[in-house]
Amino acid sequence: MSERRKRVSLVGAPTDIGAGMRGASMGPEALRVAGIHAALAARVAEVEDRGNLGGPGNPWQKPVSGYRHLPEVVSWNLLAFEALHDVLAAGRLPVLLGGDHCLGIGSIRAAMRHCRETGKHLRVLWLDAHADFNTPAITPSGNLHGMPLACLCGMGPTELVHLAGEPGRLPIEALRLIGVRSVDEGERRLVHESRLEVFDMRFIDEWGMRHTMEQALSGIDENTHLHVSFDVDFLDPDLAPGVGTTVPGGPTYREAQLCMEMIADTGLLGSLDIVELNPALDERNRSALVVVDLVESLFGKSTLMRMG
Ligand code: 6HN
Ligand code: MN
Ligand code: MN
Ligand code: MN
Repeated sequence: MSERRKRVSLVGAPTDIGAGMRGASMGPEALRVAGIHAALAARVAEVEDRGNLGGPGNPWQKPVSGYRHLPEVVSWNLLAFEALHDVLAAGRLPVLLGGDHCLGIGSIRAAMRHCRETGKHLRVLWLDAHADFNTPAITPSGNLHGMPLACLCGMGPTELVHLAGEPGRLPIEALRLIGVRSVDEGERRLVHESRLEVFDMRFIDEWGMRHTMEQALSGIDENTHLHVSFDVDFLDPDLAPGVGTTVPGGPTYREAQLCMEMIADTGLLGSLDIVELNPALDERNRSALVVVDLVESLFGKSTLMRMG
């Protein structure tokens, strides 16, 4: 569907329940203040803001059996799953305003359910400095924002692996990780064994963003639902300092723009997460403003009219 005909719903999830630092709970408001609603309204047929989900507070506890805040993470993900699936079922495109990246579990579960109901094929583009593929046995932190992909692929606590009693797992083949430059020791082994398709920064340095995106998008067709999970720490910290887990050596402004533009060119974007923005660590909301700028490109803004 051309971007011009898309109808978008913003859903805020103000929580930092899965993170190792407080502050991502302020992400939804920072994105609103940076003008996400108006920026999208200029690109698509219609935008509505469904407001914020209201989940449990952050008790700031130590890990229990390898996980920090597991019951609260489950609650937030159930809320996200329901709200985002409702948006998809209404024929609209959900934009999750996070919140930390543990929310990817509920969000992608909603996309999986929608694809099951509509016969679409899901492709997930995970834009992140990290692999987010830890399990309780190997996590160095116990923070669930480092584990969403492993949970979605069947490795994790049952409440998250089968969130809301949903069947099946996310097949590894549906996933493409882009921009990765920080992987923990045990995680590295699991990524390798699972044959996860990772376009790390070395790949992007050597082959360029254009070739990277051609590879990451290969095999899609008009029946594909593209889910983009955009962790703001994907970006180089010079560009976006407002995240809890900065890693140097990320994509530049232009590389990130090209990544978004090439996704927009497919016309297949079906759902989006914007996560890990931490306004407590930002400078005059500049990371949020860069994100809004990139989201405009993701929804088809380009310098010139594109031909052919
Ligand atoms: N994120 N790999 C580290 C951990 O604690 O598991 C960091 C994870 C960061 C997760 O940025 O979404
Ligand atoms: Mn349904
Ligand atoms: Mn992440
Ligand atoms: Mn990350």
